[in-house]
Amino acid sequence: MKVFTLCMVCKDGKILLGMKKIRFGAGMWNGFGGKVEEGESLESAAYRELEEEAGIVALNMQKMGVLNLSFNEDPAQLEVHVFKTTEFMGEIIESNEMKSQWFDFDEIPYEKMWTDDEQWLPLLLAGTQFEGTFHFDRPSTPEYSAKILTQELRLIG
Ligand code: 8OG
Repeated sequence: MKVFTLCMVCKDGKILLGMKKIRFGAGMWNGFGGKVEEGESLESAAYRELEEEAGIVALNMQKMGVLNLSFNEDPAQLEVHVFKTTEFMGEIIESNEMKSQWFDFDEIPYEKMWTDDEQWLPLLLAGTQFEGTFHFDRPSTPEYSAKILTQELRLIG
């Protein structure tokens, strides 16, 4: 089981997404996050990854949900803890790995995101907490959108 964080930055009716330019996930838009390190709390990892990838320091970090992801053609099982930040300090940076851009909520590029995001991101934007379990054929790449074979999405609270 691999444990990840994912932080969605939302401000003034817009969401900040990062386009990874190189390596794994290149060509897809996503929030900011990565692998939780040994001995690190989920929340600390979320703050750290956001700063590393977008250059900003979050002033709040709200837990919104968890995604349990598995694949038919890949043994990987991912647990992704999803957070929302609405206040931050610093300037958004563009690195050679990642280019960030603000999107209106009605212009989110779901066709260039992980397939499950269209299911749960509207809940996060509406302030609803969730737990999602998605089983895919195989992991998404820029050339291939993973097919959701089974899914269960539970609203919390
Ligand atoms: O460190 P690395 O870039 O490999 O971390 C992967 C990031 O991708 C991490 O923030 C978690 C995130 N991620 C998944 N699966 C999914 C998913 O289905 N949807 C979205 N939006 N992000 C995901 O690992």
